[in-house]
Amino acid sequence: MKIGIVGLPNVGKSSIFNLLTRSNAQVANFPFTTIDRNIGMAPIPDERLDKIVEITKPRKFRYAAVEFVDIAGLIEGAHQGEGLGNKFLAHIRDVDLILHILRCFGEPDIPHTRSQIDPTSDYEIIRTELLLSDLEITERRIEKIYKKVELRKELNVLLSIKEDLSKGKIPRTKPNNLPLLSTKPEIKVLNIDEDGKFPAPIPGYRISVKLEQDIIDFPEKEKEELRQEAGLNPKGITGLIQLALKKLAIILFYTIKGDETRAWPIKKGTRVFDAAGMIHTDIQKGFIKAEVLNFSNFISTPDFTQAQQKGLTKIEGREYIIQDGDIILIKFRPGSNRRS
Ligand SMILES: Nc1nc2c(ncn2[C@@H]2O[C@H](COP(=O)(O)OP(=O)(O)OP(=O)(O)O)[C@@H](O)[C@H]2O)c(=O)[nH]1
Ligand SMILES: [Mg+2]
Repeated sequence: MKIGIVGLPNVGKSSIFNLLTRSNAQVANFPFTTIDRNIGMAPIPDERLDKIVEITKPRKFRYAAVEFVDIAGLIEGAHQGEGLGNKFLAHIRDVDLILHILRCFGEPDIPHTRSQIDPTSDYEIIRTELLLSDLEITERRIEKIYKKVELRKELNVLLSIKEDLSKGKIPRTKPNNLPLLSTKPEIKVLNIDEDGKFPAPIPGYRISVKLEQDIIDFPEKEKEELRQEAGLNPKGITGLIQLALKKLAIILFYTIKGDETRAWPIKKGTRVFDAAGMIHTDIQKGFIKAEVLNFSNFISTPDFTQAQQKGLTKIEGREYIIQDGDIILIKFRPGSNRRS
């Protein structure tokens, strides 16, 4: 799962990327600072894992993580190659969710690529580029298969998509083999000045990169108060990550056995057998059963054996669908190629 950070130049994309992934991508007050995309993993803040660690005191622990891609700024005409547009659009094709960053701060020293800072029309500029790029690749595909009788079905789908795109609408049908940009799920992120004064007449996740940078070392409670005072989302970067996970239907499960207590991100609806493969191929190959304890039961009885005795754990087979907050202990037959 990849989350792409998208927007006009100089709107704070790399600054948000750095806050999310705790990295050091180049940030500067000129447009197109980012040319090659920056890729990084963001640890998923997780109060449940904090609690599990506090109780079980493991030697090591690890948060689940999600990948973010900081993509170069797009400008009007990107679909025709303006500002290296085609390359940047290809980077967007790769992601599962778009964070569309909209500038809602003044700062005359930081040039804006348009004459005015207007989040509503800035939003439309980027959306239009995505639609036009989709229109172009749809038309190209249509041209290619137009005469092929055996592909009539695909052609009909593409023609209806083209009709929607030509009207500036997000296509109602998704083609199987054509990765469109306009149909990707997105979150509008308003990067607001730190006192929340700049007008942001568009709904979205309200955050201030500047404020986040200034208060990075403050206690969480104080941070929340300051954000609230400025009319921002009280949860800041953490809330943004959580919203992104929700959009992507990602849930977390936990393993507490072995060297390391870990949180794992997984798509809602995943079988425990597939999750086992994510942990280790040997665990999947030798899968026997899973013992599952939900987080709330773990809090009341934070000991697997005791929880078993109380009947709080469930024994599940490979088809079990993992639920958010499950703590999972997988019993497996060690493989023959495994040294003991
Ligand atoms: N005042 C203010 N400045 C900000 C804020 N967010 C980012 N900046 C500044 O805006 C400038 C551009 O920030 P970047 O993070 O490089 O923006 P970008 O969108 O990655 O820019 P490109 O890579 O050039 O497309 C830098 O000087 C940042 O310090 C903010 O919330 N308030
Ligand atoms: Mg940048």
